[in-house]
Amino acid sequence: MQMKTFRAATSTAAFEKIKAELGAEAVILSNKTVTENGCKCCEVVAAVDAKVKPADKPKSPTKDAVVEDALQNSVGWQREWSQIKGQIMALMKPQIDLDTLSPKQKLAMEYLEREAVDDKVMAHLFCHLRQDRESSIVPALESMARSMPFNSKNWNNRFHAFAGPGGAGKTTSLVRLALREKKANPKMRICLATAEGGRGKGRLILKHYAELSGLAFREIITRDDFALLEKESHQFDMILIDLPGLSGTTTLEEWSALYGFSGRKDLSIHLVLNPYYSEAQFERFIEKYKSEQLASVIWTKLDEACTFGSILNMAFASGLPVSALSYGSGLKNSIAPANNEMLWRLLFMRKLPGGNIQP
Ligand SMILES: Nc1nc2c(ncn2[C@@H]2O[C@H](COP(=O)(O)OP(=O)(O)OP(=O)(O)O)[C@@H](O)[C@H]2O)c(=O)[nH]1
Ligand SMILES: [Mg+2]
Repeated sequence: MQMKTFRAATSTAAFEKIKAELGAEAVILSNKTVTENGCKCCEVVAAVDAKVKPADKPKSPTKDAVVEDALQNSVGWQREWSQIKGQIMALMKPQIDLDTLSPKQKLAMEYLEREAVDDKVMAHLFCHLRQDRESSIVPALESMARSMPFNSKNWNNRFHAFAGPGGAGKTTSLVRLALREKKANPKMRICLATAEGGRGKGRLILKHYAELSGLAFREIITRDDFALLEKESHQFDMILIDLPGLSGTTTLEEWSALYGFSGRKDLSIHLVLNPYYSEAQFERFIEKYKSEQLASVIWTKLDEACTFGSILNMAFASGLPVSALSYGSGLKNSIAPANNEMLWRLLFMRKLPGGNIQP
């Protein structure tokens, strides 16, 4: 048996190193938070049976083996299923004859098409409208996209984690929502926690604003730190946790299990997204970030987008409500807890919650 000690900024980073060096068969013997050069980091001791060490395996597979591998693995199946879905939609499309709708309904549908609302949503709306030429599109949209404004009254779970792709605006929206909440309820005991690792930029931002605004600050390097935070959680009314952007194939469910988040009933995870990712990326995010605790979507960088159909597409695909809308990089007046009216204004008028209209 070969044993090795790994150090990294977070448990996630340490496990990635282990997988790369010792392979997926490696067994974790210990996992703890330690201090290195004054910075907290994660130390993991892992072991692997010398017989299955990846170094013993052939290093460069042949081209045929690579192709064979790609055809065998599940990505191939996923792609095939997504192709089948595409073909079903292509067959359905000619059936979606907008001329069978009333002129007002047709206009609304044409508008949504221009906003890059996808075929699945358009088909759903069409089926709804075709039943009654008098019906407005709003009830159909409302049954599809909900909002649940981010504030302590609506969201009374103690723990809130902000997840999403790298650079989506997780740290910024977390800080801005915490400051909003503190301003509305000065007595509220809020804790900002970072799971980003000792050297991350987001960590410094959270620490800075926590100190400036009288909020508590905690770091989560391993599951021990989260267990500690759970123990002292009765001291806080709201704990906002900044998660790192998950790299490679790591999923939110894997990450949550690693840190002891899984199954917690008092934890809501909010997915932070920008409206201008591609359709394929959105599909991937739905897979990567699926979790029982996923509770809402926060849309950021609305001021950099030119269409907002993805908000409807995501609501339809995920069933999640929208909890906040961010529309500027500054700290002030740049995030708003979402409501339905804001969503319809964005979608039909390209009007941001701050009042500006996107070209
Ligand atoms: N224009 C604009 N910029 C934004 C908005 N929200 C965040 N940003 C900017 O986007 C950049 C990334 O934001 P972060 O909050 O650091 O994103 P993150 O998801 O925490 O990034 P990582 O932790 O690196 O994964 C920063 O420069 C923010 O100022 C927004 O609504 N509009
Ligand atoms: Mg961040």
